Amino acid sequence: MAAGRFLLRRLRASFRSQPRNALVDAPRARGMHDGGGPRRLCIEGNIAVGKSTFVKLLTKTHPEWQVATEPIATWQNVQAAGTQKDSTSRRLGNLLDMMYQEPARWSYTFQTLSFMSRLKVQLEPTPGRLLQADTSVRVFERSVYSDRASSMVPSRQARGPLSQGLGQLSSSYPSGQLHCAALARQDQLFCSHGLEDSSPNYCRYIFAKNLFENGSLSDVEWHIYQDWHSFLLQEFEDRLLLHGFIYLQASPQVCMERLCQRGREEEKGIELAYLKQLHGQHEDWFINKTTKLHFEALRHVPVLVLNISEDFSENAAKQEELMGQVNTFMRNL
Ligand code: UDP
Ligand code: D5M
Ligand code: MG
Repeated sequence: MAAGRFLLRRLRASFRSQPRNALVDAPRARGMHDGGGPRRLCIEGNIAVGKSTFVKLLTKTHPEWQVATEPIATWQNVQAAGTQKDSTSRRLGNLLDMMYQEPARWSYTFQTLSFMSRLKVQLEPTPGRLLQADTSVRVFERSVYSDRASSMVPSRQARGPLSQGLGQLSSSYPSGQLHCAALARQDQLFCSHGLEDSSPNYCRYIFAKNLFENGSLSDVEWHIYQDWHSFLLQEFEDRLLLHGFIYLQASPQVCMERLCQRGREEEKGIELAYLKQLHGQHEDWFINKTTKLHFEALRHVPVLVLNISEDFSENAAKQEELMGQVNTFMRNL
């Protein structure tokens, strides 16, 4: 048994040390989970669509699955590690709130924290009990891949600034011009990684550019962000691979209602326009499949789309239906 595990570890280590080639690393198409280690599943969706509620339902249905919720508490309470003399940690602030209040000052910092916290969670070693079971599953609430697509925040006027920022952008760049103008700089940045793209859709770059244009990210910050983001994802690509996405879909209006119902203090200034844009990003990624993905392997990851516009939190029949869909999806992974 111990020898078997040792062999498995050696095999994994040798797999990791192979030269990284996206096409070689891209075997994760439907039904091609290699049986080594747990299947890794990620739940994606708009703000307040119901990801955490859904994840709770998954945990109730499959208590044996290991679930990692979004580390939002870490963002709301950034702490300085204790020194040797004084091991207590010091509260430094609520970065989520700081970002929404003063995006120009804190957006870049927020991207570093949110990305690093997701990366750490996704790189955590698989618990031994999951390595042994053929049917083991790890679930993540959002992935390191979602940061870029959703990395747009209100303009610097904050607390109602989002719609302003987006409005400014669309009025200054009607339709096609927006696409071209937004690309001029991005092409240069991405070509340095050999990531040139001829796809017709650059939504995430448009929005990231929005962030950049409205002053939330400076030129230097934006460039540095893309550089380390692409580098780290490439470096850890084989350890970050996912076997499936579950995209939770609902209209921006439903998300807005749920956001208001949840009443998270930091999000009070979020407007419908912002949720609409994020909705568009998700649809382009998972439904229209027009978002340029930087990793070949990601394109082959199966997606289960679940429409959760109808309230499922208290509806046993709907919950059963959803879990049935998940089980079928998992059987085919
Ligand atoms: N919610 C709801 N019905 C649902 C799903 C969620 O009323 O079918 C509520 C949930 O109780 C919470 C809010 O919507 O108050 C946002 O849900 P959650 O925190 O799960 O969303 P997330 O931001 O994690 O996607
Ligand atoms: O989203 C948690 C909250 O965190 C919500 O206000 C969006 C915000 N968030 C998460 N990731 C990012 C990035 N990368 N940029 C900007 N804002 C972000 P919820 O949907 O409630 O789980
Ligand atoms: Mg959540």
